[in-house]
Order: sequence, then structure tokens, then C-alpha cells
Amino acid sequence: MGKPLKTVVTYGTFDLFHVGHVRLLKRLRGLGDRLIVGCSTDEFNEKKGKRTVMPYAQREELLLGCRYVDDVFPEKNWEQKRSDITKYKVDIFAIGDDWSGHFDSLQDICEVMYLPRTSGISSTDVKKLVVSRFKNELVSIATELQNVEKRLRSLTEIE
Ligand code: C2G
Repeated sequence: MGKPLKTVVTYGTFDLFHVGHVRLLKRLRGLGDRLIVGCSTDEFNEKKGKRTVMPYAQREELLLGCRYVDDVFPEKNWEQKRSDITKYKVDIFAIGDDWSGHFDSLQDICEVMYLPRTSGISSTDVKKLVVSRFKNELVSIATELQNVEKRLRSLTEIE
């Protein structure tokens, strides 16, 4: 009889899946034999005050496509962690250290760990980068349009 499988659980929105997410999931997977992820539903994100770009179905599919993730289930509220840990026989609850201390109350039923976040990237940063690139493009199109207008006006004045 081999040693029992060590199960790790984490929770999150995982919008605009990026390297900060993947690096965390890779480290979490390395803590045990199986990693399951509670992915915040669109309704729960509203309660969290998060407006996501990707709907739950896409965020779930991206997580399931990640080599470090063994399974994904919906995170619908703040209260379900304790019953999830029992239901999925979780050995370790782990999450980024932006949550440091928030989930210590789970220590009576599993190990609780907070891992360093990846600095310099977040779903908000990704959104800001896209918006600023798009704005620059809009500005150059507007400038080009003004030049065309000027040339047209000068042509009509000559006639
Ligand atoms: N993360 C990270 N580095 C980043 C961005 C995120 O390590 N640059 C980690 C977070 O610390 C978190 C996970 O990736 O552990 C998912 O991040 P979010 O989607 O922002 O998760 P959050 O909204 O904090 O949800 O009940 C717990 C909540 O659902 C956690």
C-alpha cells in the first residue's frame, strides 16, 4: 500500500491567465501529489468586487489546461473552504501571500501556507497594458485622419 496521495487546494479568480498564476500553481503542485483549484464563479467575483474579462467557463478551461492542475471546482462563496477541505480530503491549503493570515482558522483541519506572489504582473496590469497600447493606436489613427483632412481641405481650396 503506497503512501496516501497528498492533496493541495487553492482558490482564486485566475482572470486573464498569466505567469503569476502559473508560477504559483507550479509551486503549489510541487507541495503534494495532486492540486485542485476552487475557481471563483462570476457571481462570487461580483461579491469580491472583481469585474473579470473572462467568464467562469473560460477561466475553468484555462486552469484545466494547465499541467499543474488536476481538477477545478466552482468557488461560490467565502464559507465553503472548510467543507471543501473535508470533502476533497485536502492536506494543504495554500495561496499567495497577499492573503497572509486570512485563512489561519483552517489550521485545525489542514496545513495552511502562503506563498510569495510574482511581482510585476497582475490581471489589472495586463488590462492596463492593453488599454494603453490601444489608446496609442487610437491617437496615431486620429493624427493620420487630421493630416488627410488637411490635405483634402488644401486640395478643395486650390480648385
Ligand atoms: N498570484 C500570484 N502572483 C500574481 C498574481 C496572482 O501569485 N502576480 C496568485 C494570488 O496570490 C492567488 C492566485 O494567484 O493565490 C490567484 O489570484 P487571483 O485570481 O487574484 O485570486 P483572488 O482574487 O485573490 O482569489 O477565496 C480566495 C479568493 O478566491 C482568492
